[in-house]
Amino acid sequence: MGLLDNKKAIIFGVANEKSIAWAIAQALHKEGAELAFTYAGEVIKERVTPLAESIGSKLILPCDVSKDNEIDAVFNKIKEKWEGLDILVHSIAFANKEELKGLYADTSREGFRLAMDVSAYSLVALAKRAYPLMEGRSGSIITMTYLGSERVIPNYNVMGVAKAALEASVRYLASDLGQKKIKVNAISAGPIRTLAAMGIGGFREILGVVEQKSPLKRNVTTEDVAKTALYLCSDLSSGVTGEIIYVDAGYNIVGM
Ligand code: NAD
Ligand code: 0WE
Repeated sequence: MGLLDNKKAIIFGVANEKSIAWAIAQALHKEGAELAFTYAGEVIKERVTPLAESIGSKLILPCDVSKDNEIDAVFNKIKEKWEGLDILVHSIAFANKEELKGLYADTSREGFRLAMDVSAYSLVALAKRAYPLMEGRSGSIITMTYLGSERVIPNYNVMGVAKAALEASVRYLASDLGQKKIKVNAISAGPIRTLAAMGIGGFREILGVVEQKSPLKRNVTTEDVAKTALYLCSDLSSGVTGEIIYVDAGYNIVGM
């Protein structure tokens, strides 16, 4: 008996074994969910395929979320193979590297557009195709965010603004989809060394500050995040929607 027996879940955003999405996938699988995965590009396909197969997943589909035709193809395939869908995990963000340093005041129009499209609009694009498949099934949609949406974190820049849009989207989507019994929530994770953190100037310092200042006096792991994801995807969170839940060792509450 698992918390997610007979549930069908699609996971967007596994790049490798360090990805937050991979820890979430494993937690959902352990509780009995059947999983589908998507990947953006051939390099990531080579990484995701063995991971997905290791937990018995047969649906591994290409999807660059900036392309509507690729998103359509994913949901057509899900409808064909599964008929319905219970859980959608969105764990995707991207901004051009040059935008994640220097002044936010120097953000380019194209850099802003790209970060917003891939990191914020993509949740709407996915939710819009997912909700018809979640009809009558108490669905759950989750996404990943970061404190840089509400506080100024040096160099997070346009990603912070995109995460603010993502979090507002969670509330509007939760309001729209509540009548269909679909929950929409976000997890605001503390900093974690993943591919998306590679080559970010000062990342080590950010980890150090959290270890020193957070109530729990440590950094969080992808497993910490996955446990909250499991709660949000299961019936344990039946009364929770439109929320941003912090999995950050309490760092966000600290003033000094
Ligand atoms: P990751 O690099 O493992 O995952 C990011 C994923 O985004 C990758 O799988 C990548 O392929 C995907 N992606 C990028 N552009 C895409 C596109 N156009 N189409 C489809 N997929 C695309 O890193 P992660 O840390 O696991 O990041 C997952 C999520 O967690 C992101 O939303 C990130 O902002 C968020 N987050 C990360 C941290 C952290 O410190 N690592 C903290 C809080 C929130
Ligand atoms: O959301 C993120 C990272 C998102 C991200 C990372 C990259 C690196 C490689 C988006 N786009 C790109 N583009 C690339 O080319 N995090 C929460 C992790 C993160 O990123 C930071 C952070 C933290 C924390 C960037 C600057 C400052 C802090």
